[in-house]
Order: sequence, then structure tokens, then C-alpha cells
Amino acid sequence: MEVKLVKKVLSVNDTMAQQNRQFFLEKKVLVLNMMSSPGAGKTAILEKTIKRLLPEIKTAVIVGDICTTNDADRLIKTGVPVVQICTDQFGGDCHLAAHVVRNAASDLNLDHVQLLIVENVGNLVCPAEFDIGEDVRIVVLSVTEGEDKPLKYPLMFRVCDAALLNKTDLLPYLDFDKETVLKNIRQIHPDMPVFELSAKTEEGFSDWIEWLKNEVEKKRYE
Ligand SMILES: Nc1nc2c(ncn2[C@@H]2O[C@H](COP(=O)(O)OP(=O)(O)O)[C@@H](O)[C@H]2O)c(=O)[nH]1
Ligand SMILES: [Mg+2]
Repeated sequence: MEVKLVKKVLSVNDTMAQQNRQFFLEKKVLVLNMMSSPGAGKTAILEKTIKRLLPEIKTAVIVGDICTTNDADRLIKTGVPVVQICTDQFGGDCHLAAHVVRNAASDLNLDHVQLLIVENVGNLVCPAEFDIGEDVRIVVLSVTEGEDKPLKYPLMFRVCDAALLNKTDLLPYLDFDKETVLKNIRQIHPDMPVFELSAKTEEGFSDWIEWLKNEVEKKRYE
């Protein structure tokens, strides 16, 4: 009974996600869904990423959390439009569902926006299961989380198009084995690009920004 219900919820979400995808295609906006465990550095990466994309790539952000507007308060300082979703208003969902993203997107004027970034609720499980109509999925894993996380949360690493290995500035102080985590990611998703970077020092950002700009460019001619 419970399994059936979950399947039904997912299929309703999938239908809504397809409608979102059509809407975003008409707007010619690339939608990026950024996911990670809490504290991996999504907001910090976005602060630095948006700064590097502007003014060339017009960007807007939807940010999801269970509570607080802390991330929106940080991201609004970049100068781009930001809509915060707090899921505690409708049951404290641990992910963003497609209809929730659509409602938030209708609060933004997307006519001149080329990139819509969705910072999902911090969690390596549920967000991987809910299509929101995005074009690109990114998983952020920080070096303080342990090398085994791709193996423990394989769906997240399987559904994503690229991984960001964040907080590399901390590597000298940790026992974290970078080669092991890269091997674990490859085991789950062999061809996935992995960008090693630090949102603190901005080391490694050039390759990530180049990749992202290329994705935005591809969408423009879709
Ligand atoms: N040393 C270091 N700290 C970072 C880095 N990126 C994020 N942090 C810190 O990690 C914490 C969580 O970052 P935040 O962006 O809020 O993560 P989020 O929950 O995934 O959005 C904050 O204290 C950040 O300052 C990094 O590259 N290096
Ligand atoms: Mg955040």
C-alpha cells in the first residue's frame, strides 16, 4: 500500500516536472538543480559562481530550505533575483517538488534570464528522486564528508550530470583520500565530470565556470 502511494506521488511529480521542462524550454532558460548534504557548500559555491557569471549570464536563483531565509539573504547580495522556499510551510519536505519550483518560478521574471539555479534542500536522498524539470543536476560533495558517500548514496551520484568536490583548501588538514573518492564516483557514474574546487579560495573555479557557461550556451540553441 505504502509503495503504491509513493509511486503515485512520484508520477504526479513527474507530470508536473515535464510541464516545467516545457515552460523553461519556451523561456530558453537553463535550469540547474544543485544538491548536496547540509553544509557541503552549495550557497558558498553559488555566491562565487554568480559573481563570475555576471554580467555575461543573466541568472536567477530559487533556494529551498526547511526553515529560515539565511541562504536567500546571502545570495541576494550578488545582485540577482532570489526566491526562498521554506518547506516547513507545507509539511517540512526534505526536497523541492516540481509544483513548488513552478510556483517559485512564477514569482520571477524569466524573460531575460538565461540561467535559473535551484539550490535544493540539503539532503543526499530525497532530492535525487524528485524531478523538478531541470536540465542539469549537480551534486556537491565536500572533503569533510568521507570518501564513501558516493557508494552510500548511489542514486544521487547516478542522476547527476557533474560533481563538485568542494573545500579542497582543507585537504592538508584531513585524512581524506581524494583518489578513493574519485574512484568511488567513477564506480557509480563512470563518465561524470568532477570539478575539484574551493569556494573559500576559488581555486579550481575556472574549469567549472567554463563547463557551466557551455551548458547555458547549448540551451540557447536548443
Ligand atoms: N574551508 C572551507 N569552508 C567552506 C567552503 N565552502 C563552504 N564552506 C563553509 O561551509 C559551511 C557551509 O557552507 P554553505 O554554503 O552554507 O553550505 P550549504 O548548506 O551546502 O549551502 C559554511 O561555514 C561555509 O563557510 C570551502 O571551500 N572551504
Ligand atoms: Mg545553503
